Amino acid sequence: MNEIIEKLLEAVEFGKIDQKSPYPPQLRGMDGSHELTQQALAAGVDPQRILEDALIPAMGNVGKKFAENKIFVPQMLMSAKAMGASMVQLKPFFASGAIKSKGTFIIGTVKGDLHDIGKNLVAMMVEGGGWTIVDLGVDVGSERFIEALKSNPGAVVGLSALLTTTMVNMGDIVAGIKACDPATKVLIGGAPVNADFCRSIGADFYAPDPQNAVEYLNKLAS
Ligand code: B1M
Repeated sequence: MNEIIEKLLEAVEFGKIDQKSPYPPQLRGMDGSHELTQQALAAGVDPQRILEDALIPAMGNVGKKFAENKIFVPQMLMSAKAMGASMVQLKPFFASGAIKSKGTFIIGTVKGDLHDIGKNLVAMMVEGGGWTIVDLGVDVGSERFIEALKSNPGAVVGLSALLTTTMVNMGDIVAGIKACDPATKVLIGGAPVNADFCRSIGADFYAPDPQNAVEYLNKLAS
């Protein structure tokens, strides 16, 4: 059983989706996360263990390597896809309560902004960290964030912006969220924003990359 978990961790960390996937070259012909998750479940491995001992540490390693510029966006996307091939098989166990989520993270790219590559990466890494994701997509204004918050009380909210013309919309969204529930934590990120801007709009945390977002959320959950 340990061997399957170790292989699954490696498959997700290096982005091996399934046996026929040619990527990464060093794992060519070997089982990917799709088959290894099937094997783990068939062998009776607790789904919570699959998440905690394989997927979360694998995505943690990916996040660290990305933050240290040891890997880049394409490699991170392959790992996220490999994680997705496993998560799709674990979804029923989340629904039944057999796997405990660390919390809910509502994420969206702010009003006026259509850039979603960074936002999607953050969502995938946070999901790989054991959180439930509510992805509102792009061009999201305060009303939709507040609606999502009402449907998911206690959730943490993440805002992404890539344009200097749309980062200013983060202020209105944070104000709307805080007026609705002052205790809601709001995390912001995206190329044009920084910690000073985060403070100036009353958001709670600025994450320069997905790894920092995951670490902040995990601190909130602990
Ligand atoms: Co646009 N674009 N774009 N664009 N685009 C930029 C951002 C720009 C810098 C290019 C340039 O001029 N050099 C520029 C912005 C300039 C500025 O505001 N100062 C720009 C512009 C001007 C525009 C348009 C206005 C162009 C036009 O139409 N005249 C237009 C705007 C459309 C709109 O949004 N309303 C536009 C459109 C587009 C495309 C649709 C063509 C496409 C987006 C496709 C898509 O996202 N699906 C696009 C792209 C691809 C880019 C560039 C080339 C790449 C952005 C990207 O995905 N980076 C970009 C130039 C560049 O960055 N080199 C550019 C990779 C991604 C992984 O990084 O999103 O920064 P990033 O995410 C990082 C971190 O920021 C962080 O984690 C991620 C991983 O490290 N992060 C978070 C992001 N969100 C986070 C949230 C968090 C935490 C961390 O917590 C919640």
